[in-house]
Amino acid sequence: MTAHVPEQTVRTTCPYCGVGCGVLATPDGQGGATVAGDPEHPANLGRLCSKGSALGETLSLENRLLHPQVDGVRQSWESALGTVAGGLRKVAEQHGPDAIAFYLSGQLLTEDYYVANKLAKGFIGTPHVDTNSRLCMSSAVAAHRRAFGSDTVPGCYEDLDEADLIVLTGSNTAWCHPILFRRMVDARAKRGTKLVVIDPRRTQTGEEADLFLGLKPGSDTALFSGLLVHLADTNMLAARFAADPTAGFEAALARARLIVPDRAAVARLTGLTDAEIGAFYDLFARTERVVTAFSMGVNQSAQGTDKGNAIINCHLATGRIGRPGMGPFSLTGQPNAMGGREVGGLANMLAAHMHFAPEEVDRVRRFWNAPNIITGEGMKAVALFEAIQRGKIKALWVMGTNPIVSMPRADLIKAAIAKLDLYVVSEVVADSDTARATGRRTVLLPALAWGEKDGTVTNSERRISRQRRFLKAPGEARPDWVALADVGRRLGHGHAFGFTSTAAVFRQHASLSAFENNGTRDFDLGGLADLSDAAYEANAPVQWPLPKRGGIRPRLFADGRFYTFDGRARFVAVQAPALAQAVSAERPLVLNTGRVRDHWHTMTRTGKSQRLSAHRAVPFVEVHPDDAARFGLTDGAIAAVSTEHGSAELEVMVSAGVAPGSLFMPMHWSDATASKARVGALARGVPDPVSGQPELKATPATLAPVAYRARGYLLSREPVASPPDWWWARAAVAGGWGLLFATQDGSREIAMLMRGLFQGCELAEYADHARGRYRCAVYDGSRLVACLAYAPGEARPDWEAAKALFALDVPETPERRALLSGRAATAMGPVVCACHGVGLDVINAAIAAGAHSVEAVGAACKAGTNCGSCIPEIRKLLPDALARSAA
Ligand SMILES: Nc1nc2c(c(=O)[nH]1)N[C@H]1C(S)=C(S)[C@@H](COP(=O)(O)OP(=O)(O)OC[C@H]3O[C@@H](n4cnc5c(=O)[nH]c(N)nc54)[C@H](O)[C@@H]3O)O[C@H]1N2
Ligand SMILES: Nc1nc2c(c(=O)[nH]1)N[C@H]1C(S)=C(S)[C@@H](COP(=O)(O)OP(=O)(O)OC[C@H]3O[C@@H](n4cnc5c(=O)[nH]c(N)nc54)[C@H](O)[C@@H]3O)O[C@H]1N2
Ligand code: SF4
Ligand SMILES: [Mo]
Repeated sequence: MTAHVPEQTVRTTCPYCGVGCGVLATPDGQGGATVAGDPEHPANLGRLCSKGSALGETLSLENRLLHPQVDGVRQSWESALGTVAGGLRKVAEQHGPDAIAFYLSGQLLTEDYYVANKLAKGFIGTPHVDTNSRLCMSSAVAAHRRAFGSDTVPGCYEDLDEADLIVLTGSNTAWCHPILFRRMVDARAKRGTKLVVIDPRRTQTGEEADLFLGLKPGSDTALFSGLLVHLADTNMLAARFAADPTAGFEAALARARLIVPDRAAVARLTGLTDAEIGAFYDLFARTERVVTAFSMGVNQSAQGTDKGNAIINCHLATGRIGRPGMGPFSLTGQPNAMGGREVGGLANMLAAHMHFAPEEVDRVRRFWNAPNIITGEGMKAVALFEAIQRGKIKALWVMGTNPIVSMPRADLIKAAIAKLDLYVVSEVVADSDTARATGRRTVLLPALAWGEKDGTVTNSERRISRQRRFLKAPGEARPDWVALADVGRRLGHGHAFGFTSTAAVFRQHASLSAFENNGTRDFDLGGLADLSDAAYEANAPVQWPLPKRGGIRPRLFADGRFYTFDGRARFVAVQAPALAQAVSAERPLVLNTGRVRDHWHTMTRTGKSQRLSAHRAVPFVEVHPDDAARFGLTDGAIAAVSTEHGSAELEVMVSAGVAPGSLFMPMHWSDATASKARVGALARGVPDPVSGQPELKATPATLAPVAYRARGYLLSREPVASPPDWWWARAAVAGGWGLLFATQDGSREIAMLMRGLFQGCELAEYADHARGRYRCAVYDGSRLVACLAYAPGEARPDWEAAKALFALDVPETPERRALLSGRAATAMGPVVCACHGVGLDVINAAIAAGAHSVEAVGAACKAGTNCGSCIPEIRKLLPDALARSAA
């Protein structure tokens, strides 16, 4: 199948999630591009989700960091890199190299990551190199290593197409890995695959499940221990694994029996009913082809590694691993989470899946010819930032991550950064919270963004794809690896950092993976070690292992051979769930955090897209109706959520999807996009004892209403800064920016403010100061440049109609009238389908008019016909969904 592709179109890979979809990008010659799914990429076969489809809207340069800066002043690269190299040398001389730390990211390309790791661990000689992957999948890595002796994902995406049962645990796949979720739903249509979803929160993924298990937060090890016991008691064990005395099965089973002596104990610990538990265990026991896919609800836990091993135990015990349609499957979050693991970017790895056995250290030392090779693990993210606070780390280089938003206890981290002698941030944007923080000396280095940079990424199924350049480098931005290699040369290591191309870096990385590797290490790219520049440029997506001698294996371990010293897998005796969430009378709720469908992390890119900002425009907290009543809150009100570590003010979304006693807040808003909504400020982040991954899903919290006099919105062509004491959130809208606000100011003050902001323009106003209402539309000639609505708190003005009108540059009389009356000609409701901008009211109208299937809704109003990410939400609105949930 070769689709027609225009000549200037470039094959590349989506920079968002770990699904790693292939993208066809066609530049428009003016700095923009249109994007489409690549029909030839095996991950997506032409599909893209809402985020991938909107990539073209994120390419503008408006908030980009385009020039190096030192202490806020623009400098040449020469001078900025001189400051970095000089600063690093000074810190190393005065305090030793281990006073230097790097904090990297699963969004770097493999080549950037490789050079950073080599520079730090081989040449500067500091072990303190960690990455945001510590917050993401380090527990899965640790679970893999305990069970398999290596960090190996055993299966591939085709297993999802070929499974008869897919268990999704701790994963909102429909929103976070949408294209994989569509493959799962396709498998259900094709072969009747059953979906079980395990999550304390009923997500869109849970809505689609055949069986939804709303377990108590953190109780996963009890559920899977109970499953192991059930499999043993019903003779479902695969003799090969379970009979092997060295593999630890007996001990793991004995522990499981201790944790859950009987089914009643499972019910007590998980909060599930006996019938729910029985249905799940029966389904698992009698279905041979089972994939258990897991992500952050498993990993981001104070017990994440044990949760992973409790799952893997059940797959090993049944021999369901490495064969078509079965296996445990860690869904990786970031586009290059896997690449980071391959280069050794985590503090407990050295390089190329090698750790710190003396022969491994020696091997890497010889390969790199490294004078300062480290010999042991460095500090993991949480400990690393604590060490900055204690003054132990004096220099920090952050690259491709926004820890002031995404790290737990982030207020402390912000304070710690101020103490650094040298703080270096490599960024694509100038206004991330982390780029705006300062140390005693602060260096900002502009990096190339997606579309400008070139290199490779590895997705969840070990498939390496190329990200290719299709836009020219803006300003003075450079690839991250170029900046790193330059610093390496300045520190006197010219021979090791003389790379002349991205391909040359990749070849060295591939060669290291194959160096003295006779099949003893899983990660082997020997087959790519001699790739010519042209072959690298043209390289099609490939899966590792890819040894020189050939033999591609999409799945591993079916032969029962693992990477432990004796070749056997290990069962792990896990700990009982730590259910004491330490909720107290003072903080009686458990705060869960995670993602929404259309935003990516701290929104530095998706925040630019008006389509992606329409689905969820304000930072919110989901509250169960019982808790809302208990804390005196209604839907849409503003609440303060506070934990021991910090607080946030969020809009309340009353939802039966969260369990009583639980809250859910998204992680996306930062100080750049909202007044007080940084998730990191709230999360407690207790690290898992094995992996060091912090708990981000369960922090004791409390809730209180915050009364503001009035609420409103301001739409403007250029972003307008909020007055300091307002509650606000900013979102991209068609034709400009929207500021949603809450304030104690009166309507007269607002009118004054508008006049001040838009001097020289004509203001069409509607004011009823007695009732505290004010609306205005601002015109520059016939051009609409801003519009505002303000009303008492309880009468929060709805902006959907105004947003649609604001998309017009020059409105006619009826629209001008509609802007002031606040009423649209036709109601649309909040956006459900981001691709076509279709609102809830429109979809409901289509359904009322007889569209009774997802397809019929699509035919009537286009909703759900592009990327399909909103299909679960549409399905929920259909009459049979109502019938199903009533049943
Ligand atoms: N739209 C979107 N997609 C993304 C991203 C994004 O920012 N936006 N980020 C990407 C990245 S880096 C990652 S890591 C992935 C994350 O993808 P997911 O892991 O799917 O996302 P989360 O929303 O963080 O958390 C998943 C679920 O875990 C549940 N959970 C909480 N506690 C528990 C528990 O104790 N047990 C169980 N079983 N479940 C629990 C939460 O309720 C939540 O629904 O998404 C990737 N894809
Ligand atoms: N409470 C809570 N906290 C969480 C999570 C959660 O579920 N709950 N999830 C955690 C997880 S799984 C993750 S992965 C993290 C993500 O958290 P972060 O990594 O902090 O989030 P991003 O917004 O993706 O930050 C990436 C930054 O790199 C920049 N960037 C993009 N491309 C490049 C590039 O090529 N080079 C350079 N130098 N910079 C670039 C972007 O502009 C952006 O500022 O958050 C973690 N924190
Ligand atoms: S699923 Fe969506 S975000 Fe993930 S790689 Fe594919 S298009 Fe990008
Ligand atoms: Mo992640």
